[in-house]
Amino acid sequence: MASRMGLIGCLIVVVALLNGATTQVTAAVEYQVGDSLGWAVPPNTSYYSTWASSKTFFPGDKLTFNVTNGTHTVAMVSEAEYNACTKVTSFFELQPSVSFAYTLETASTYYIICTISNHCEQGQKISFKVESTGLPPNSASSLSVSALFVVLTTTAISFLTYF
Ligand SMILES: [Cu+2]
Repeated sequence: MASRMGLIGCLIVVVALLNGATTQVTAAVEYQVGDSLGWAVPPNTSYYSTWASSKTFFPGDKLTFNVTNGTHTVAMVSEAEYNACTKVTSFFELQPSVSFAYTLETASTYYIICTISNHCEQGQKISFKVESTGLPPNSASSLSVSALFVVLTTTAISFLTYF
């Protein structure tokens, strides 16, 4: 009986560890857009797309736009407006003392530009996709493994109870 209890104990620990790992990857992440540069006219036009391409965004993640110099805006625009750097009238204005935090709520592609002067044309624009699940694509396998262990644990307990 002691070894049976030991087996169940091991399975429960494994399930707990797997669930712990899963919880870790679903935690919301807070990003400072552009890292130390913040939200500014970047040194090159691909700066923000490069910054975004190294990350995978999920609903619940938070983007903070900080400005260290001058005045800039954060405008959520359509893809066409993003491509044309359209000066939309709805935006949040930023100054060095005012930052803007935005929580990504829905899974879709976001298009954000600065509407001041020709900043957008100079590369102060960012587009990125927010994935539909809270899990990165490769964690589906750990979920399956976790589910498998739950099934095994349940089976083991039923089996031991039966005898
Ligand atoms: Cu700007």
